Amino acid sequence: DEIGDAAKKLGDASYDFAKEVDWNNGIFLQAPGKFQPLKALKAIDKMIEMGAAADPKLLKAAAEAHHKAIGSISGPNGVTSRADWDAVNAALGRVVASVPKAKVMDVYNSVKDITDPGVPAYMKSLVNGADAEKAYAGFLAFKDVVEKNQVTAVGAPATVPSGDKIGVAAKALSDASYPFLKEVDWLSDVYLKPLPDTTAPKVVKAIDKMIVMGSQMDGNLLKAAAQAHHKAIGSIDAKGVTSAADYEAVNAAIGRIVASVPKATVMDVYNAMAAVTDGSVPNNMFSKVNPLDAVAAAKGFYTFKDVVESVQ
Ligand code: DGD
Ligand code: CLA
Ligand code: PID
Ligand code: PID
Ligand code: PID
Ligand code: PID
Ligand code: PID
Ligand code: PID
Repeated sequence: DEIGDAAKKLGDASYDFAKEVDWNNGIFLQAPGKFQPLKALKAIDKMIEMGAAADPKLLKAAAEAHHKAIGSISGPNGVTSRADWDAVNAALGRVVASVPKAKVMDVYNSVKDITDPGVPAYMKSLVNGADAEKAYAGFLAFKDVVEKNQVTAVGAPATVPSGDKIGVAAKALSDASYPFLKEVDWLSDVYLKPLPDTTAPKVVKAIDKMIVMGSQMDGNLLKAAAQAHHKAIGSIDAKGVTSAADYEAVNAAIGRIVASVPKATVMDVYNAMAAVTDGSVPNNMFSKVNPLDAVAAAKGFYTFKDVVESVQ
């Protein structure tokens, strides 16, 4: 297709740049400017809306392209192969073309809103500046091809199941865990701190398991989960806590996407994340809330998971 061909030209223009970026640099975990969690949540919300509007088949293909690209990472900077670089760009270009332009610009503008104007120039200073400019020129040509192939209207929303076993179980889980949810500090910057005693290459391997799980999920249910998160963001209070009803809908939606993949795929994520998460991390989280409420929430989860497993 045209986007695939354009991605090859983008690769010619941008792979030198890609090789020069230090993808293992911990700086990419930082906020791109002042830490502003509520504004950042707005930007994430725009990404969720864009994801919910995207063609599920193309999202799945993009996830698969990333999984393949992680498999060809080499060298100290963590760069993927030239062929996989092109395949990722092509897949993302197709995802972008599957949503109306305004949804894409809403993401750009809301991310711009939380990005210090000095950030692009600083990024450029870490690589060969001429290669960055060559890459950007390639991007500008690529985006014209994407725009030419872009839809103008959003497709149908997801169909949301109702009255299913997971929906019923989600009510019990939510009742058991909402007191805990309200005690968590959602506006803390602790979630942007590096995990202790691990490295970027190890974390990428764990994220790869999530990408694989995402690529195997039922596309309609994944879209429904994105919609539920968007709605939940719309009902947060000043401390970032969503309403009890929206929380329940999020739990139900997540339970359904988990049930849509094999158990082993879920356990691969759990085991990979456990391997990069020092025990001090959950203990630190636990220390900040009422322990009885956390234990009640955990009990609720362990009951919920049996229902999920029963329909998996
Ligand atoms: C950039 C963009 C990269 C900056 C990276 C910041 C992104 C951080 C993302 C954090 C999100 C949080 C998610 C994580 C959550 C973690 C949870 C625990 O360098 C601009 C200005 C605005 C930049 C900020 C907006 C970037 C938006 C990018 C994508 C958004 C999605 C990313 C989400 C991440 C998550 C993914 C899953 O646009 O951009 C560089 C540009 O900066 C440079 O400016 C451009 C002007 O916009 C353009 O108008 C023009 O002036 C151009 O061109 C210069 O500069 C000129 C000529 O016009 C050209 O013809 C050509 O000759 C050129 O010069 C050659 O140099
Ligand atoms: Mg990605 C984008 C890393 C998995 C879907 N992703 C980005 C970039 C960053 C990144 C490079 C955001 C920061 C930025 O804009 O820099 N993703 C990244 C990693 C992983 C991952 C490390 C781990 C596996 N992503 C992943 C998965 C999905 C996505 C699984 C779902 C399928 N990701 C996704 C989308 C988008 C990203 C939809 C974006 O739109 C965003 C992005 O790239 O926006 C431009 C700048 C970008 C780059 C350095 C890489 C692109 C290089 C282009 C082609 C040329 C360079 C131009 C110029 C020099 C800089 C960009 C200017 C900008 C205004 C366009
Ligand atoms: C400027 C000035 C003009 C010239 C110009 C110009 C530049 C404009 C630009 C630009 C626009 C632009 C847009 C970009 C958009 C990036 C969008 C990224 C979206 C990320 C998402 C993430 C996610 C997911 C995902 C799916 C999940 C939901 C999420 C489901 C159902 C200024 C050059 C025209 C870069 C959507 C993918 C996993 C949240 O206009 O003179 O330069 O860049 O998890 O959904 O699972
Ligand atoms: C524009 C203007 C509007 C019209 C429009 C428009 C277009 C927007 C577009 C577009 C946005 C867009 C985004 C693209 C992003 C591509 C990002 C590619 C990333 C590739 C990576 C590869 C890799 C790896 C990997 C992980 C490793 C690092 C690597 C570590 C730690 C402008 C059409 C709406 C194409 C990250 C995955 C293995 C490098 O808005 O008018 O057209 O395209 O090895 O990580 O090792
Ligand atoms: C300039 C002027 C214009 C011309 C121009 C220009 C240059 C702009 C540039 C540039 C922008 C730019 C951006 C780059 C962005 C790279 C983003 C990489 C993201 C990598 C990640 C990696 C990671 C992980 C991971 C998970 C870990 C955390 C991490 C935990 C809990 C100035 C040329 C346009 C290079 C996210 C995945 C392992 C961080 O605009 O005229 O030149 O470069 O380890 O999670 O550990
Ligand atoms: C233990 C001991 C026994 C008792 C026991 C026990 C506990 C096991 C546990 C547990 C397992 C477990 C699993 C959990 C799994 C979480 C998985 C999260 C996945 C996240 C994903 C994120 C993503 C996306 C997304 C879609 C995108 C891709 C991504 C596309 C196409 C130890 C109790 C049985 C918690 C997939 C969603 C946006 C990456 O066994 O004695 O306690 O928890 O962006 O894909 O867009
Ligand atoms: C298990 C054992 C195997 C069998 C198995 C199994 C099950 C795994 C499961 C499962 C995993 C799982 C995960 C669930 C996760 C639910 C998460 C809910 C999160 C809700 C949030 C709501 C909110 C917001 C929001 C953003 C705001 C904060 C909030 C800010 C900054 C165990 C079956 C495979 C159910 C986060 C979105 C508005 C709070 O593996 O043998 O069954 O379920 O307001 O952000 O303000
Ligand atoms: C213990 C012992 C057992 C019993 C037990 C137990 C407890 C474990 C616990 C606990 C675990 C736990 C985990 C918690 C996790 C919360 C995660 C929240 C994530 C929030 C994020 C928010 C954000 C943003 C956002 C984007 C911004 C960055 C942020 C940028 C660029 C010990 C009870 C089982 C509470 C990610 C979205 C706005 C950070 O196991 O016997 O009690 O709690 O602002 O992006 O700015």
